[in-house]
Parts: sequence; C-alpha cells; structure tokens
Amino acid sequence: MDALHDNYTVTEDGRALLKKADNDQVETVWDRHQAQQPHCGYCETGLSCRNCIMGPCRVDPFGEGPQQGVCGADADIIVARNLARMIAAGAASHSDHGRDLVEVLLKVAEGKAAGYSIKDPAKLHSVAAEYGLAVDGKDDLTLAGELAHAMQEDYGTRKSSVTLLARAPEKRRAIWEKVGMTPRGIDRETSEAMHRTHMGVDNDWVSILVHAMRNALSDGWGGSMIATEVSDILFGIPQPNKSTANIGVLQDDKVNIVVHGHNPVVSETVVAACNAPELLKQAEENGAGGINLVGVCCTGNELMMRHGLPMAGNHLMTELVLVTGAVEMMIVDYQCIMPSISQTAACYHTKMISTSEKAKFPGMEHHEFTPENAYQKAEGLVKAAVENFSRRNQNRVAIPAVRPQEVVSGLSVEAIIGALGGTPDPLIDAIKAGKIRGAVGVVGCNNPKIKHDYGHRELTSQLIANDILVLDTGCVSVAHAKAGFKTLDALEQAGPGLKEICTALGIPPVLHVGSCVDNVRILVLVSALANTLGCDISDLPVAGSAPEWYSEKAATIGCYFVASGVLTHLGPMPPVTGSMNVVNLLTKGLEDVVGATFAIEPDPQKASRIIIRHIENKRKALGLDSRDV
Ligand code: BF8
Ligand code: SF4
Repeated sequence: MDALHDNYTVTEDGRALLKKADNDQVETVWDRHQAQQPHCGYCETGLSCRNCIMGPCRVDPFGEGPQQGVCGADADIIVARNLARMIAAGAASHSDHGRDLVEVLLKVAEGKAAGYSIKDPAKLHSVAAEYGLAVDGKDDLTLAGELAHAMQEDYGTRKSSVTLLARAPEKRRAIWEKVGMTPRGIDRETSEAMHRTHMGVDNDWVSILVHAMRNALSDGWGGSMIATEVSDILFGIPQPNKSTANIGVLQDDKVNIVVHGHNPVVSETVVAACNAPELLKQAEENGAGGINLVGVCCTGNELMMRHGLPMAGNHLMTELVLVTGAVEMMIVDYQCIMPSISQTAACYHTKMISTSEKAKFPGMEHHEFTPENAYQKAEGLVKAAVENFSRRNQNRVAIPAVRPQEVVSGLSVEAIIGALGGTPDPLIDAIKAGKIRGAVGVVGCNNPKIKHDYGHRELTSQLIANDILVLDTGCVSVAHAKAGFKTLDALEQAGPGLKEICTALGIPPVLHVGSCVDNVRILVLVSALANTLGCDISDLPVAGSAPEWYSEKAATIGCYFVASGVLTHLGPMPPVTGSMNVVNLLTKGLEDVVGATFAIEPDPQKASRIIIRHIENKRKALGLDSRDV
C-alpha cells in the first residue's frame, strides 16, 4: 500500500494521511479514480454528444463506426461544441462568483450588510474612475452603490465591450476587434455559447471556438476581474505577509475550523467570528487552547493573501484534511468541493456546513449566508464548532508530524509594484539585462491523473533554476508553498540572475498572487509590462502553465491567457483529440489569430523545456540576448 501511496502524491503529509485513510477504511478520490478505469474513450476524446435526445451520439475515432451523430454533426463540430460548453461552464462559475461580490458591495452601499465594509476606499475610487464614474466629492457608500450598478451592467448586454477590457494594451484590443473576440457582456457570452452549441445553430467548428475564446475573455477581463477588484475593495488589497502551509497547521489542542471553497464573502466573516473574545473564552472553557482557523483551496488562498491565514492543503488534500480526525468543522461555500467529503467527515466527529443557496451537499448541515446575516451566522457556526471539540474521538486523531512550512504570501500587483519601488521598471530592467529571463504564471488544480503536486514542483523548480520568475495562484500555490518555494531560502534553488534580483528586492522566486479568480492579477501585470514597453502581451517573454488542471474553470483560464497572447501549457490533455482540426487550431493555428497557442505536455520536465525555449525565442524577437535551449 505504501508504494501505491508514493504513486499518488509527492507530499509527506499526503502519504501519511493516505495510510491513515486506509487504516480508517476511508475511501479517497484516488480510490474512486481507480474504480473508474478505463475511462470512456469517446468522452476522453470529446467524441460523445448528448446535447439533444435524438442522441446520445458518438463518433468512432477509428473511422469504422458512425462518423456523424443523428443530426449529422461530425467529429469537428462535436469536439468544438463540447469544449465550448466546458469553457462556458468555467466562465459562468468564476463570473457568478464575481456577481455575488458585486451584490455584497451593493448591500454595503445600501447599509444592509452589517458584517461588511469598504476596506479600501482608494481602490473603490480608482476602479470607479475606470468605470467612468464621477468620483470627486462623493462619499464611499454612494460611490460603492454606483460602481455596483455599473458592474452589474457589465454582466448584461447593453455594451459593446466589458469595461475593464480597457486595461489591455491597445494592440491586443485591436486583435480582438479584428478577429471578433471582443467580449460584449459577461452573461451574454456564456449564454450565447450555450445557444450556439444547441443542435442546429453554429456548425462551423472554427466559429464555435472563436466564440469560446470570446466567452473566456468575458470572464478573464470581466467577471473574474470584477471578483478580484471587488474583493480588494471590500476586504483590502493583499500586502506581503508571512504564513504557513501543510497539514501541520492543524493543532491538536485547539478547535480546528477549516474553510473550503472560493468566495471570501463567507470566509471573511468566519475570520472575524474566530476573533470574537466571547467565543475564544468559550473555547478555553471547553478545554481547548484556542480557535485555529485554516484554509484549503481558493478561499484559503483569499484568506492567506489578506490575513496570512495558514493553509492546510489543496484540492486533493481536502478529504485527507478530514482524515486527521482533528477538524471540528468544515465550512464550505462553492466550487471544487467534492461531494464525497461529507462521507469522509461522517467517519469522524467533523461537522460539515454548507452556506450558499446555490451549493448544497448531501450530508451537510445547510446554514444559508446572506449579506444581511453573514456575521451572525458565522458566529453561530464558530460557537457550534467550539462545542463540537469535546466530541473529538482522540483514538481517531492523528495529525502527521510535519513542521508547518513558512510562506511569504500577499503578492498582489500593487504589492509587487510596491516591492519594485513603485514602478514596474526594475522588473523590466532585470528582464532586459537578462538576469530574469521572463515570467511564468503556474496556476490551476490537482488531478488524480497526475501524481499529486509532482507536476507543479518539477516544473517550477526547473523554471526558477533557469532564472524565470514564477507567479502562482490556486491549488498550485499550495503545492509551491509546501515545497518551500515561497521563502527567501528558495533563492538557493534559483538561477544566479533571479537570485540576485529577488535578493535585492527581498522577495522569493515564486510569488503568491492569489486564488483562481486572481489570475486576472497576472493579466493586469503583463498588461502593465506591455504598456510600459509599448508592445503587445504576445511580445513578452512570458507563459502560463496548468500542470495538473482538472476543472472547467481552468480550461477557461487557459483560454483567456491564450486569447490574451500568452502561450499556455496544459499537463492533462483536454478532451479534444477526437478532432485533429481542433487540436491543430489550439496548438498551432491560434498563433496566427491571437499570437499564442496551447502547448500540451504531461511530463513537467519536457514542459519546462517547451516554456524555456518559448521565453528565449520571445527574448530574441524583442532584440534581447537569448540562450540556446
Ligand atoms: O479555483 S485551482 S482545484 S480550488 S479550480 Fe479548484 Fe483548481 Fe483548486 Fe480554486 Ni481553481
Ligand atoms: Fe446526437 Fe446531434 Fe443530438 Fe448531439 S446534437 S446528441 S450529435 S443528434
């Protein structure tokens, strides 16, 4: 069994907990992944369609069986439609998360959201100005209301382009206009994607995919960007901080509460409630040494970025965190929450709490949070968690003895520019001088198809050793944190140029930029670099990578990176190999359309060479020195 666990994860805490899961007879995501083997070949290649009930249909990839569905759709159409629907789902998820934040902003403006406030008025004013609102002389709440309404209009269809697209370099916007990718409204593009892929609408696979990219852009420069900006306005712009990561952040003697999901609207109120003096007192009275709030996945990232909250693990660790037996309560909002986790929790004393009207789970207690009631709800839950401490079964508790890894977090664009002394110039100078060869956003998930965290660790260690600055978000950031990449000590693993620059700036070689919606911070940063240099994003020596992606949201992120001009590497193959036309467009043809493509390579070592070669080629094209790879 131990050897099997070694194949599942590279993490020490993960292996220890897999062993405990076996002993406790708890099933995990890896067991269920095994039970699914072999996966359906039609689905893996994108060749199955169930868009209508003349089907379901499938196209035979070997040319022997049917080559068209009942309606006549061929492999190209079916694969393109399936991919477009995947991207639409990803865009909808992130953008709806943004919408929820805008609704909180509006309630704050109306004085109906007692637990929330405007933490960053300066950002409120600057974003409002970007929306063309008159800001002078207005009080924060009036402006917040006007901004919320203006953002809500971005979701509708009344405009020719989403507002924050103006942040992209002019050259990039001209490309989008030329190829018909300018996103008009956030909801409009997702809705249109579903329309186009209905039977008998768009049957030109190229046109379907061009729209899919427009849909992805509506998320990247629309819904996700709104999510990040409003989070900063409501909860503060992240600033560099110190935190810790891995399962060792759970504490034996304390009430452990884990927040899981994505939207800080819920988890921020839990942070506040955990500091309430009467609850801390009650925890002591119950024999606990305090209340220990930790995060997993992206809501954990949001809290780590803004509060330095400790991080217990990423996507594939979410069940294993419960297997410690030391969690009094897990509070979830939405996205990436495996429905299995309430089964896992049922083997221990852990209380599982769902909070969103749109995300309910079997086996969880549902406590619906609204902007009006959030703080009271959070207090009530923390109280229940404290009371649950005495129900802990010490015979089933074992937190692996790993020392929490130190982490530097909180590197928002504002914080990065701050570390650079107020302008992007020092970074540009370092790139021009060749000390930093370029930058890569390593982002995305875990996936049991790839050894847990292996793809991230391997790729990133190669990149930093080759003087490439890494920015991370999402579950990758947890993998990197646990590997120790986000400390100044990690500069020992960096190439000499990167080490010199990061040492001078006092930053690690891998910068934590945030959660998955915060990938837009990377778009903002590369736009600032391109605008300063007077070039397009596609001219920069930069790349993106999702070495272990699983989610529809990650597919959308990959698409908006590519459509924004950034070569993007994917580890696992998306379900497109049923159409070589689609594969060729994604990996080659898009170069002529948007100046960037996808690169697909499951082996992180090989992927690092593809990325390094790309960066050196971009350097050469800019007239900078380039190394042979
Ligand atoms: O939005 S990285 S597994 S938790 S999808 Fe999910 Fe992937 Fe993690 Fe965050 Ni992003
Ligand atoms: Fe079959 Fe066409 Fe219906 Fe898809 S849309 S299920 S290919 S008939």
